[in-house]
Amino acid sequence: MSSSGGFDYMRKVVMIGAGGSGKTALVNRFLTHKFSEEYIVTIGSQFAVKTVEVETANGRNVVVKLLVWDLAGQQRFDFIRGSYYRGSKGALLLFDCTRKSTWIELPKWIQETETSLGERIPIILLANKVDLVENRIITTEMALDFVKENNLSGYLETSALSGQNVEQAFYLLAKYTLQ
Ligand SMILES: Nc1nc2c(ncn2[C@@H]2O[C@H](COP(=O)(O)OP(=O)(O)OP(=O)(O)O)[C@@H](O)[C@H]2O)c(=O)[nH]1
Ligand SMILES: [Mg+2]
Repeated sequence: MSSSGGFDYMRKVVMIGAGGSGKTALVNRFLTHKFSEEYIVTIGSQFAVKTVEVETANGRNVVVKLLVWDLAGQQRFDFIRGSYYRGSKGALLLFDCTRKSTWIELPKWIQETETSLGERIPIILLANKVDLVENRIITTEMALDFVKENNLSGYLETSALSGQNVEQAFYLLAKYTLQ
């Protein structure tokens, strides 16, 4: 257990997924507990730090300092994105459950992670924007099948608007980075 302000582990993680899927909104919700309707496209990447306390497999509580790299999802940043993955120990992979194009892109993101790092890291799939119940087109069943087929580490349904499962997503991610 660390003293105040300290940490036991430091881990770099990446936010990935299609442009507009909600990566920046999710990080902002996690950091500030606020949500903005405005879409400001991330250029290149954005960086944030937050510590999370997690319980390890053997029941010990540890503080993980997460270095969160929020990558630009728009296709026009494909050429530069690869360089931001280096050293990552885990990823939150988002799609927008109301937009099919963001779902179709998922394999591209898994592949890019593997190609950039030369190895598979823990990836948690997030179906984001689940507050938009009426517009949802990707079901839980579809997402769970995808997680299984692609050997991903976990799955959560999130909303940066309501805050649903946002803390849990980062908590789980921090936990997986220790394995
Ligand atoms: N209703 C709803 N809107 C959301 C949610 N998450 C994000 N949004 C909105 O979706 C838009 C895009 O969100 P961003 O977080 O900027 O998307 P991004 O994935 O960072 O996009 P890039 O930076 O281009 O890769 C914004 O208008 C957000 O307000 C959510 O959970 N629910
Ligand atoms: Mg962004």
